[in-house]
Amino acid sequence: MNLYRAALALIVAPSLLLAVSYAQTATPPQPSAHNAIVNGYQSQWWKEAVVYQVYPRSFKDSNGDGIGDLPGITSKLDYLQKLGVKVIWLSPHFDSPNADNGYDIRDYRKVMTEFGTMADFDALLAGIKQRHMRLIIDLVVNHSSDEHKWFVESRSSKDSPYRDYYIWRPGKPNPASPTGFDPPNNYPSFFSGSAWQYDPGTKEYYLHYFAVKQPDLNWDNPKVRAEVFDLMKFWLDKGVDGFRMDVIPLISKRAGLPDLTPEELKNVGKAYANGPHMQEYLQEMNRNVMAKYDVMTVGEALGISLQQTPSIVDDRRHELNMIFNFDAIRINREGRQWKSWTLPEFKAIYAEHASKLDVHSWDTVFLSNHDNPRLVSSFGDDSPAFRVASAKLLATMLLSLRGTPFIYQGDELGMTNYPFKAIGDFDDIEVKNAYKADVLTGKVSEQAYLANLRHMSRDNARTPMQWDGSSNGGFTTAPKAWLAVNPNYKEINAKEELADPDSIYNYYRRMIALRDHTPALIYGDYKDIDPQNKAIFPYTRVLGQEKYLVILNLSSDPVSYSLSGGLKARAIVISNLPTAEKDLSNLKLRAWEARVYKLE
Ligand code: TEU
Ligand code: CA
Repeated sequence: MNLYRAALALIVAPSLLLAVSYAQTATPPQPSAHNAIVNGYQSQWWKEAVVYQVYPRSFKDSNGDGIGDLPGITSKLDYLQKLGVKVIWLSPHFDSPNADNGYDIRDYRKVMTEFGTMADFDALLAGIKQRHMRLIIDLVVNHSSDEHKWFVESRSSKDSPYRDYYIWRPGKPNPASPTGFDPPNNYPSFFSGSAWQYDPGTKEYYLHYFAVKQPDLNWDNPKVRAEVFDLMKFWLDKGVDGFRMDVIPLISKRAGLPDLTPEELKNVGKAYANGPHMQEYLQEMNRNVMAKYDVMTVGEALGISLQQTPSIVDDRRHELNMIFNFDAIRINREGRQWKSWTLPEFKAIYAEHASKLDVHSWDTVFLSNHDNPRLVSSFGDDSPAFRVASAKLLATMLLSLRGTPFIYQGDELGMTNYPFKAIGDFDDIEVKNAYKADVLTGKVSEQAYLANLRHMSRDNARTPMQWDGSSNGGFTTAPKAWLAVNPNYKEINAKEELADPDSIYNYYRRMIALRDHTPALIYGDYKDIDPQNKAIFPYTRVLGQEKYLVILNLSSDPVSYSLSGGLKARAIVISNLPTAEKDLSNLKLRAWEARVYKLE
């Protein structure tokens, strides 16, 4: 039993005992002594876990109304446990009028009616704990719904005690404009149009970086911060294990809210992020909440650069455990426009991460979520010839790069983008608003707009899970799902995948198990050994004497490849295509072939 196993046993045994012993109460913070230092890293459960994101509206419908719900997720926990994931990230399940599918919360302590009851939530949490998994939920507190009682109060009068819970400003007088005013400044919304909405009731504007029904909370108001800390503790006291924090770098606004410069308007996310008090508020949150629980936090860091990342995740700063950087997942877009990219550009991002994030700054690994198109369609090849091989290659990459991996629901089945035909096929507010702003105003042709959406739209990721070949892919017994199921569900579905030992699902299972049992793939040093190669992505993960080589052919063509550097393969530990080749100086890599070698 090697050192690490001994260390692990020392760590796991007590927490397993703990897991078994406690039902649904908060987990006190584990004394850091417990957490062995491995290759300079403080070992943590949230560094070793693989996370699975569930988008509840599209996961599983249990009551035949065509909308996914919490009992539907509970009914599929064995499927997730079998996959080997240890943490479930649940996208928003809170009471919401769904202007932005739950990312507009009306009541932070109530379950969305369509998703079920608090008892359903408690049953889901219990089911997850019984299977030795953990649950993190979505914290959406940069903004709330405009139907939240705080905002209803806030807009009722300028003297309301809740007025300062949001960001109100008088407009600039302009007799020519319908309201008689222009917005306070030139801030744009991420969902098209101005980020300011005029409210005739009090003749002032309120700020909304996203939709009109998503007014931004005023974090400079200590009452607002206290409200947020309290609602976080409400869920942690129920036994929830942490948070994914929605657009958290945007919470601190610039003093005086000056206009953005033309340069800043080119990257609004960057301009809105990292405001003057962001760090201070995250440290305050950590002191008041996270420090009191054994939790995992991951920030969705729109507008934060890799250089800025350590200032949020360095474990000596006591802010967040990790963040989502959007550099890799957005390599294929300029703004909302789809663009091509090269493998050297892509590989350079991970080399940067390796050089900029040291043993105190843990990373995340993800290439899909509910805001981006499907993984195999964007980064693989979803044609019948290569969908399976490329989906398995992407699994190999996501689960062997350095950082906590995040799998988005359906990627373990190789689900693809949807063949959208018309604007009516879309549900997403971002699509509908931009259609009005860009197509109906003639800036963009409908055809070009739809063509781009087929590549880029968030709705590609939001089509219902494909569980089997029955109607609506077994997602619902209702005649119609809230969003159409991808017509390829007869070929691509969980039932087929579970039955086929060589399926994408079972390949994810094996790759997750390999990562669980190979400390080098978690804490090992990362090194790209052929950064300029246009088709092959070879990198090593080394932890002491434990050395692994991952070699990926990210092209639809076979490649004869000779690895320089005199590395010697001891064994193949996993590959997505059968092979026995061990001479690293003479490799015949088929299209989308992926191999992991244990090195001498
Ligand atoms: O997303 C923020 C974000 O990055 C996206 O809005 C992105 O800019 C855009 O969709 C690109 O297409 C978070 C949530 O993940 C998203 O679902 C919400 O719509 C948004 O915040 C507002 O809460
Ligand atoms: Ca339902």
